[in-house]
Amino acid sequence: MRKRKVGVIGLVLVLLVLVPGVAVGSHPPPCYSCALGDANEDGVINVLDITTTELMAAGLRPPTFAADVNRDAVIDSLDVTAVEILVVNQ
Ligand SMILES: [Ca+2]
Ligand SMILES: [Ca+2]
Repeated sequence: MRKRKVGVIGLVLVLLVLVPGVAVGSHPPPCYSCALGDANEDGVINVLDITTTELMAAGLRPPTFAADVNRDAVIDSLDVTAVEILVVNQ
């Protein structure tokens, strides 16, 4: 039984090393040069960023540095509103 457990753990470790994107901590680096409000980091601020920020606020998408418009380290409805204002004022 112990041998089997060690084998499974070894297989998982090998997969984490060999399969890109599976390893813990393999997230892309944050985009510090992206404009505030460019939540999806595609270089433009538009309605897609509103939707992206809403998904982040709901915990359905990993947060990005640019989505935290008010820089309080939390993505929430205040950031959604801020992105909406940015989009409307373009
Ligand atoms: Ca964008
Ligand atoms: Ca925020």
